[in-house]
Amino acid sequence: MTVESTSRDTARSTTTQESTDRPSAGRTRGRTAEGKPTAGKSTSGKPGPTATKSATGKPPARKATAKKATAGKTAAKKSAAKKTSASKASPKKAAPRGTAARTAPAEGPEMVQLLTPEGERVEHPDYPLTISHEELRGLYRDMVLSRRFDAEATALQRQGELGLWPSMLGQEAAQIGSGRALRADDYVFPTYREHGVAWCRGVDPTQLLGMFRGVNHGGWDPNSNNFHLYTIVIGSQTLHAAGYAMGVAKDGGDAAVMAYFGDGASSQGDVAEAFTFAAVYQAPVVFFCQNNQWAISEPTERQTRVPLYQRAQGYGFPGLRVDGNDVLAVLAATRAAAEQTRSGQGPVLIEAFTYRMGAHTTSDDPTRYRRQEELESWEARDPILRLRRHLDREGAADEAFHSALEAESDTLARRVRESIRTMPDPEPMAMFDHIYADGHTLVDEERAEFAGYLASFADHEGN
Ligand SMILES: Cc1ncc(C[n+]2csc(CCOP(=O)(O)OP(=O)(O)O)c2C)c(N)n1
Ligand SMILES: [Mg+2]
Repeated sequence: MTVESTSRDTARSTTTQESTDRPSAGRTRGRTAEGKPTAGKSTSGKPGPTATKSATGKPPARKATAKKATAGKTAAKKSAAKKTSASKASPKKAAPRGTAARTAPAEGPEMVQLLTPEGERVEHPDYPLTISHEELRGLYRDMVLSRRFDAEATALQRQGELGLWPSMLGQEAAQIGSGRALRADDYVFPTYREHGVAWCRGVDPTQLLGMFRGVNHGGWDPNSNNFHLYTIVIGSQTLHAAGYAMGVAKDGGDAAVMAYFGDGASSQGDVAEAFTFAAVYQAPVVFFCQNNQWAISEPTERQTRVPLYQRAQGYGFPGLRVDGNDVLAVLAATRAAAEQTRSGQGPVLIEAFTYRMGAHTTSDDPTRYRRQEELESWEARDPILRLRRHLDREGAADEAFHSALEAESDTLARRVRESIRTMPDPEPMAMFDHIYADGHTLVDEERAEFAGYLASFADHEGN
């Protein structure tokens, strides 16, 4: 998680895009967002229509798995029928080989949903949620402010103030819903894109910028807010989370641990190992996968042949898919999962089905590998717009609220800009600090060599 690793990441992402394996502009594929799930029509009688719970913690028998995967539930059939007519309405896009697998997630079982894209409240038998107007406004405020912060950071990168920025645009509901479901004593292990979760944990947004400006290796004290440092090595934080959760259990604590990761990370060996250890030790960890449909230029269909939440079944713990653009569904599902894991029932996997509306990072150009239509179909499911529609329907927020929020948003943006422009550069020698608690001869050698190099400049202090 060093400045070097940030720039390596940039270089690598560029390389990925230039690889011959990736689709060229002429071979881009289009996929539309899933059709509206019919929440509340569960016939499964299980904790959730998409859940693969195992009360015993043991993997279900093979037969049951196959049955579940092919079960022609009424709701699933209805939603499949709806999708068929929707796909007839829009002309079919040219797609590279393996089209069937690539469209699989759209034809999977329904997701947990409490708010339709039109902002209409629907009930789900397994995820009841009572929420006040004040709480709804709070969630909306969190989403609006974190989006504004994210937009500001993107602009600052373009102005040369940051080396790189990974935008969370489109993932606000997944992040705020899950972040607000947690208790202060829970512990979060994020990737590099969890700016909304950081906001919920109380990490000052300006502290997220230092690493991307190249002035520090992290920027905050993880233990102040129980929010670990950003991790760029894909998937490795799931192992840290599983280990930490095993420690929580051994200490007799009742906190939940949250491991955030992406659809691409789900292919990493680290994630498989984290699942195994967490399952076997019944560790209190919620694996929260934000399936934003892309891993740089690779679509989710290249990571898996089954919906990602179903992976949990093979490890012997429950998995469920939630509409990741529905902040209420994410809140309810994460609360339930955290409560379950706190009570000693072992890990839970949540797949938040969402979309990365921006570029992978500011070094990426998504128009080279995905269609405008795909983006537009997800824009119609914008998580902030969805909650705004709900607030309007409910009469839960008046004009005064919205204008105060706009003013607050502008103030935040100003503060972010000022903080970056006044952020001090570190002492060059500081990069050798905090590497090993007890020092290391190799680091000592490198420190001495670099000190000599700096001293060779005529204008260096001391010369
Ligand atoms: C171990 C490792 N391999 C490769 C990379 C380069 N890399 C950076 S982000 C990324 C894609 C991650 O996709 P996903 O897990 O879906 O998360 P998202 O970026 O979509 O949030 C890759 C391959 C890396 N940082 N670490
Ligand atoms: Mg992804």
